[in-house]
Amino acid sequence: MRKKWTAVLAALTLVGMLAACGGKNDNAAEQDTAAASQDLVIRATNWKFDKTEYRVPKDTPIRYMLENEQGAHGVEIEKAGVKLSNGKKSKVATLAAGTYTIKCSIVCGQGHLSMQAKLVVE
Ligand SMILES: [Cu+2]
Repeated sequence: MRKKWTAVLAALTLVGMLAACGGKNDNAAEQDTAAASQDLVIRATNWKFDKTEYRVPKDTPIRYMLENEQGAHGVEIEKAGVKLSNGKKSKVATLAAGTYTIKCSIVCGQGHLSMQAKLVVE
């Protein structure tokens, strides 16, 4: 009996992992519901973000959001603790002044390494 349950659990885990990787499964995406005073939407296509530089005010809660308009990309804002993907589409963070690097966090193909942008917090 125990073996059977283990198999069922393994199957469910696998289904969950597949759902997390599925690009179009927006309904299952995790959203950060914390209060924010401003949204910043980062749109990704193959293989760039919609801006080379984004600007937000310092010491202010900002809701960072990822919209994949083409392909499946992720966003990592280095040293800011912000990681976004199709499975986690928004994150509220309050950052100190500075310049941060935004990069794609998913190995997405030939242009992956060029997917970088700047976040200026001022
Ligand atoms: Cu990538």
